[in-house]
Amino acid sequence: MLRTATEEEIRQGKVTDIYFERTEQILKAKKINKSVQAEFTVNAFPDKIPWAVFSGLSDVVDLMADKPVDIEAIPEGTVFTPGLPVMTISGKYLDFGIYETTILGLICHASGIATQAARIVRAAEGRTVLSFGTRRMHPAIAPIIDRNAYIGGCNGLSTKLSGEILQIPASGTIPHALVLLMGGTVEAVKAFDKIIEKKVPRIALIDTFNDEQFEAVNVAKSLKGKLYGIRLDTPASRRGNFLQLMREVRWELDIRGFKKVKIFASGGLKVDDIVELNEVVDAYGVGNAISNAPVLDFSMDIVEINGKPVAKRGKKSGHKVVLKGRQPFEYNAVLASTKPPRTRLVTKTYLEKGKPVAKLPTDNAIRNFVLKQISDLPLYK
Ligand code: PCP
Repeated sequence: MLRTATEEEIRQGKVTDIYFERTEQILKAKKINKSVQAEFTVNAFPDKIPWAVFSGLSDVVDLMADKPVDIEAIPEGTVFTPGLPVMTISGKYLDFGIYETTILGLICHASGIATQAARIVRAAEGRTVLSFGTRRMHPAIAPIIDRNAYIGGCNGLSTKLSGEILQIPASGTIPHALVLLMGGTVEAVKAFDKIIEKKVPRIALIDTFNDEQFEAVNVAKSLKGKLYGIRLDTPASRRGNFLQLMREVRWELDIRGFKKVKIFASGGLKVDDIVELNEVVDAYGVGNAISNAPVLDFSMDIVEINGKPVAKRGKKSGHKVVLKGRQPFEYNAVLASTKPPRTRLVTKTYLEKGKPVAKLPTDNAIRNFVLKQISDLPLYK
């Protein structure tokens, strides 16, 4: 048996820190069940990055639907800055307090992955980025990793189940295993071309046995016009100057008439590598840097009890909503009671007494929203 929480256990509130269960026990014994508003904020992003992508809202709405609570939030996929109240839950404390651990887990993890995917996609400046990183994490969460990589802007993902769930065809090239088992790069590529359905692009992995510069030409010649691309996943011990290596590969392909053959790069790539490699690379496969993204450290804090503003030290009390500022990506949190102009309101209501009152956008719509926002952001490392 794999030691993962089942969906049923998560929905039952069993993935909770025990002190919330004890809090519930005490409040029930004392017959205290106050109306509460709780706010979700993150005060600083990992590695001091200036922006992040809010994700996980649809899972929170799904989890809390049919519970007597209201949920307000900024839209999923919003590129936001630290300190903003991205989501609030209101209702009787005993109706949702036990879910604090689970709700935080949903948004911290999802937003962390979507943010790193968006940073990498922004750094790639329009080049293809594929999510290759489910092998780095527990398999039970593979679809969550790929969903957030996708809405963060990745063009595709490598894992079969994620593809089925997200209804995006899984993408891939050729693994080293096939080259080793077929006894050579050209042999593997030819077998791939013969056996695999024609609609799958022929992308040869060229770093298994020989120098990439010569192997690229070998596979291009053997597949003639059918080779879509080559992938370099050169091991670190052989990499030397990866950019220079790929420049040589590009040169040798070009002077032999294989200008259309695309260059894919993979293996331990991070934002800085991508900025450097853009000169010659057409597409990236990124694993660890996306799937092992640092989480966003959201916290859930009570900001109102029975309609009265109250908060712990270091937090601003009161029910707030988020407004658009004058500049792009400038947001302000104001008290909801100030009745701010609807035209500037970013916060939306998603659940009222557990009933959905706003349609959640599709993953594709969220991804397009993220891509539109990040295209306006300055490139940074
Ligand atoms: C790729 C690369 C990394 C994997 C994908 C994810 O594997 O070698 O190990 O990238 P990451 O380094 O960014 O996490 P393949 O070259 O397909 O590996 P294999 O040796 O299994 O064929």
